[in-house]
Amino acid sequence: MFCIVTQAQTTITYQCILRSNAQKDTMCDGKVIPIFGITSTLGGAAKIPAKILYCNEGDSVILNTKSISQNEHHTIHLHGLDVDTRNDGDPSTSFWLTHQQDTTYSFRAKNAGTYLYHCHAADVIHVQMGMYGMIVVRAAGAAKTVWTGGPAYHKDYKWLTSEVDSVWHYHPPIHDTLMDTLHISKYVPNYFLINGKCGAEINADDSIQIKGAQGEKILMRMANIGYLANRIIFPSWLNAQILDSDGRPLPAAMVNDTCYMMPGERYSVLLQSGIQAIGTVTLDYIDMNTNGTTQTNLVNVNIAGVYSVKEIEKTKKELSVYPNPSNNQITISTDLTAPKTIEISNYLGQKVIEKEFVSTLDVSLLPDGLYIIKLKNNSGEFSTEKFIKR
Ligand SMILES: [Cu+2]
Repeated sequence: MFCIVTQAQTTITYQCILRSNAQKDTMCDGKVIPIFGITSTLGGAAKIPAKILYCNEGDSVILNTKSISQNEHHTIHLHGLDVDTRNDGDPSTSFWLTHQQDTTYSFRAKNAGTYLYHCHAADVIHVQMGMYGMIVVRAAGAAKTVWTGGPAYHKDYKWLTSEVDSVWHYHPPIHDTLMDTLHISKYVPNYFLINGKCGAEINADDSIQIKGAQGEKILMRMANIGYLANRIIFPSWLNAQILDSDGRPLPAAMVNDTCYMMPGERYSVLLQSGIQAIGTVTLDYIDMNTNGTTQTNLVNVNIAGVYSVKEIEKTKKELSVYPNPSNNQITISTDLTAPKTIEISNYLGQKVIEKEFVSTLDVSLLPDGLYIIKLKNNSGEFSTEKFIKR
């Protein structure tokens, strides 16, 4: 004897309007740049990025899609999701939408995780112009677990990183649709975004800066749709664990303060602090040709627990290194009580020096570059600072 269990299937429908005429976005310095974009209504104004699309594992998702772009063709590519060729949005193997054309794209959300959607027509330009957003597939039934049956979390943050080269926006690269070729100037981004925000906007945005309580499990859903690599360095007291990559659980959680995220990649990182503390997450935007850091955004973290902000201020330990840059000997000054060990890591996160604390240290043998120095004591407190060997 057997029985068949049928599960009620949920279908979620989103409206996606593909835009490229007369759309503008205001950058953090007040400059207004021309953009393309994806809006949820015909009359809505596009912004970078497009809005997050949410669904639960097991849901069917339909994107009712219409182009109202007069001069540009568009598609929607469902980045990382398992779709057939018809729904893949690659114009060379399926189709693109011309002005006033509409279609539906659909997918079944088989695996919880973080995904992307973006236009795939002349995508180097159209993504740069803002035609992208994040897709969040929650665990089945919207359970607060990283995947169905996976590790639990209390709250989550979504960070979508990218950049803007405003020259490309004022003078868009020429797309020859007949030959499907592009004539592009060198990419020199001048805005470095998290969720479309830059500069002082980042730490004024409660969807970006991390606020929590001691013991609270905070899930970071992170995706990079820029053309630079990202290096995200969490304070060690957040005990960062990388749990999934590109919408699939890792075989085992990686305990690592540093997460590298290449263009198109997505990661879930679980944070949990055992102490009340404030600090910053370092988000570097790295030029993949030179390996140099083009820009760094520092995002505030405040794990407040039951303490008042004033008391937390006192637990933040200062560290300074001088001279900085340095070519032979550095002097370290800190208000960390009884520093015990000193660690120096290079920009790849590899430890190059680990020893008992000393207040002066010879760094003449280190190759030139950016280093992170970290002091720890026996009470679990620490402090970090960057220095340059030159
Ligand atoms: Cu497009």
